[in-house]
Amino acid sequence: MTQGTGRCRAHTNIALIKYWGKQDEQLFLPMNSSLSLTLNAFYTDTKVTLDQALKQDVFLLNHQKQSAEQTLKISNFLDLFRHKYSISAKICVESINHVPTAAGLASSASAFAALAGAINEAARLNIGLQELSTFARRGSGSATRSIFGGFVEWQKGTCSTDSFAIPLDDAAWDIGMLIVVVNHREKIISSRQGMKRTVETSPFYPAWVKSSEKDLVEMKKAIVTKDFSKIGELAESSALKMHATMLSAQPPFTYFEPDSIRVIQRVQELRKKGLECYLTMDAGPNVKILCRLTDMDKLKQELSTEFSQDQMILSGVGSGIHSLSE
Ligand code: 2P0
Repeated sequence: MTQGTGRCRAHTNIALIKYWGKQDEQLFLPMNSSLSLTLNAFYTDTKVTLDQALKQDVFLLNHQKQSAEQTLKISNFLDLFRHKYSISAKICVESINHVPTAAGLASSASAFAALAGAINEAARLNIGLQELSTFARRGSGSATRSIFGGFVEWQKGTCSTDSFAIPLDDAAWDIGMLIVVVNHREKIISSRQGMKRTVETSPFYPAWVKSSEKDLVEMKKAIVTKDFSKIGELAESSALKMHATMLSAQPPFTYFEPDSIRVIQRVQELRKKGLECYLTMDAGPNVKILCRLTDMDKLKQELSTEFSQDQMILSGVGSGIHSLSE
């Protein structure tokens, strides 16, 4: 294959049972299985063009040509496909991230899922979605789950071919997320470095892995029975347990900022008052609040006494990757 074009959209996802730690850093094999909800508010559109005439790969993000270092990360990812399918052409990648500018949310999940989908189409590889998720995984762990919509499980597996995502439920029910943007500066420690340090030094880490396995089983049951309260309780607990492993690492670190804690306290107070909502946080200070779609406006109103309108982003459930070609 020397010529071809593919266009793909992928949405980001937020883990409800977190992935935190790798057993194999080269292959991106996680220590524990995880489970997420795909969101419709944030996505990446990517066009891939195979072009024999190009001397080297080109990577444009939001219309800007990226540095050699950024392009190398993309080239290394594309090489996985080039090697396996004997593709010799150089590739032009054009990505647009549709993440509200103030969101400060990582886009690697939607980015690598969209890129995997676009090259699959451009080179007419016909890789099935489950296998495609194993490719997305090699770009960024969380990208494994962005191949599918709704509730998605990333099964940790035992090797590169069986560490993949499976769709559990399209979550087309009364469920959504409100994201409170506390800070959108560059994070102090990347999740990649953070998880490595935690695995290597936190005495709590083995307990995290064990407890995640149990939580995953419970979460899958709660999804089958559409038990929103149980889903929320498990999600909040998984996030807080993950963050506890960071405080116990050497040297210790945390993504919490004073405003993150303000949001956490507000969520817990609102719940006591009968507005059912649950929080989760990733490798950054922003807080994502799981709630019923029908409660979202009320939740936003309650939080607007402390947070501005542009600090709050509402999202429903997103779909899996899809082609943008006609
Ligand atoms: C997750 N996070 O399950 C967890 C929870 C952040 C906290 O996956 O090294 O960008 O590329 O596999 O996927 C963010 O880390 O890390 C992440 P790599 P990734 O969503």
